[in-house]
Amino acid sequence: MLTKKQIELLGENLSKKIENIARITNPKEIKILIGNEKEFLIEKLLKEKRLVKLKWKNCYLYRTKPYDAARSEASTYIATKKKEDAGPTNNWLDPKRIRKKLFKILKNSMKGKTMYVVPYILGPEKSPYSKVGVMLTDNEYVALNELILAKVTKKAILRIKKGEDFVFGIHSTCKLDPKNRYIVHFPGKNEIISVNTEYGGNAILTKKCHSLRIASFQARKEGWLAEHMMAIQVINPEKESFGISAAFPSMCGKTNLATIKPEKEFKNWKVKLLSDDIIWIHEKEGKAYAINPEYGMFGVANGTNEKTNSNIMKTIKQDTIFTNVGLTKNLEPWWDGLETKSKILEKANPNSRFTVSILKYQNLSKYFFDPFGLKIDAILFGSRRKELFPLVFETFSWEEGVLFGAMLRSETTAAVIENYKQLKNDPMAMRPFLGYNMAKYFLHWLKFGKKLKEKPRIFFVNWFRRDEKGNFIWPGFNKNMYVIKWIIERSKGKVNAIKTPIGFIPNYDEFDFGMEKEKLEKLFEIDKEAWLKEFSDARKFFSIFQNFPKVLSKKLDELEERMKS
Ligand code: OXD
Ligand code: MN
Repeated sequence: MLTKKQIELLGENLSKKIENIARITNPKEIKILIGNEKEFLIEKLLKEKRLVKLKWKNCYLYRTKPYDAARSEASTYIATKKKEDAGPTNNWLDPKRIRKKLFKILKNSMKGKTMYVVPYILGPEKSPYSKVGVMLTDNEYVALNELILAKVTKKAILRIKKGEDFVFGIHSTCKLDPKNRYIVHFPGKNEIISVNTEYGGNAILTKKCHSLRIASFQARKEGWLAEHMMAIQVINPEKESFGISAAFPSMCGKTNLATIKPEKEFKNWKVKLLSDDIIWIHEKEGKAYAINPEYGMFGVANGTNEKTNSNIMKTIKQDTIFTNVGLTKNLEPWWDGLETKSKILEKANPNSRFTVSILKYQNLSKYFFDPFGLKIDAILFGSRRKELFPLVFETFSWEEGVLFGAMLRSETTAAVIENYKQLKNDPMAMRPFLGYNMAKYFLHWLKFGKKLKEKPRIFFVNWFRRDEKGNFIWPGFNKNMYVIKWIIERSKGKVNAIKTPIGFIPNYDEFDFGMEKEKLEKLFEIDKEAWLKEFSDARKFFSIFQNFPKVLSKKLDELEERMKS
């Protein structure tokens, strides 16, 4: 139970809530974290041989069970009184019934362990858009990740004591039994309970659970957007600044785009990072502004190397927690694509990750600290498609942009346990992360657009188109700067474009993409029949929603007509 001093710090309300859970889970002690406990947790994990000290400075390796090394969408639920409020794309549970079951699972689950109380702020501390929460966990690895990924601070407690709304998260490792793995959200109650898992997206509750699922629910009520997007500030040689955000499904290159390095063709261009995974967008004076709720990156290690992403390599060479990467004889971390002279003892999980503070990244945007955030001038949707989608196109309007976002389908990746490598509908890259009915979410996007006098233009990108031999046509990574440049010039009205039925594509005779014309022709090819099939598949998908917005149906009709004629 809490000590007198702890109760004084936490206040009565919060103390009661915590003691309630402690009575059920029965930990041997309760520890409140206030932000400076990283070393202590690392020491404990090392002593218990749960962490491997690596050769890189202050870097460590943690291994989760192979069946617990990615998000489990099948175990993720939205618990609302009415099933319809969760919508057809979420797993739904009755809140009363599941609470009972979860409390049974939680019974004595922390016996002999420490329960950590983790108070946190999401977003810039002084931002009117920031949110607070408290998470309980019995897992040192999860607590350590929280210390890097969220702003863990006593100040959160002070805000809660003053009466601010907060999210309450309960995480218990239990026996890591996948059959009893539950990640349950109670959006109306601002509560999250996660059991029998310790993998990032399932267990680090500030990330997907709070910053997206619970936040998206709040965002609809309060008139803003919580999105699975990265965001960057791009500065051109004329020193003009642009805000670009992009929604791609997991493992489709958000972190790589967020940390892109302008190479020699882009002398005097600068790219600064705002967020690599999640942003909260608010309207201010008719414009869209984004803040990053997180304070760190939980990025994909596999495939990252000096060639593909030297910026990230520099950042993760110290002070980083690696999860499920491989190992060399020399105790260096290892994964596919990384060079090493040492013998490889162990391979990496395809979803191996690094956790690092965003403050360690050398090109952080000053807007990361701005209470109102970065102004967004262009929004990108993108996915992993070997066919059909051109490298880039600009949609004709906010509504059509929302429609293309809603139509987003992607080849699934190792970020999720289930359905690896299938084509899956993933509207706005938010399907796994939305805390309410998706039809209402589409409508919310349309409404949000109406508030914006200066609307960001909406583009679609696809780095993953392949040729007949199955090879990627576009080199991707730092070469994506060509696309970023086109998007900026386009937003400024500086370049012409070719009108196609889906939107504007670049006039690549005039605009340099650093690539031969034949390949560009392939990258921008519009296959009429295949597009008509895409629209008809989209229609089928949209038919699962009872209240699909009429505006979007009408836009889809128009699109189809244009493609036919
Ligand atoms: C993530 C994910 O971990 O999207 O960011 O799975
Ligand atoms: Mn993500």
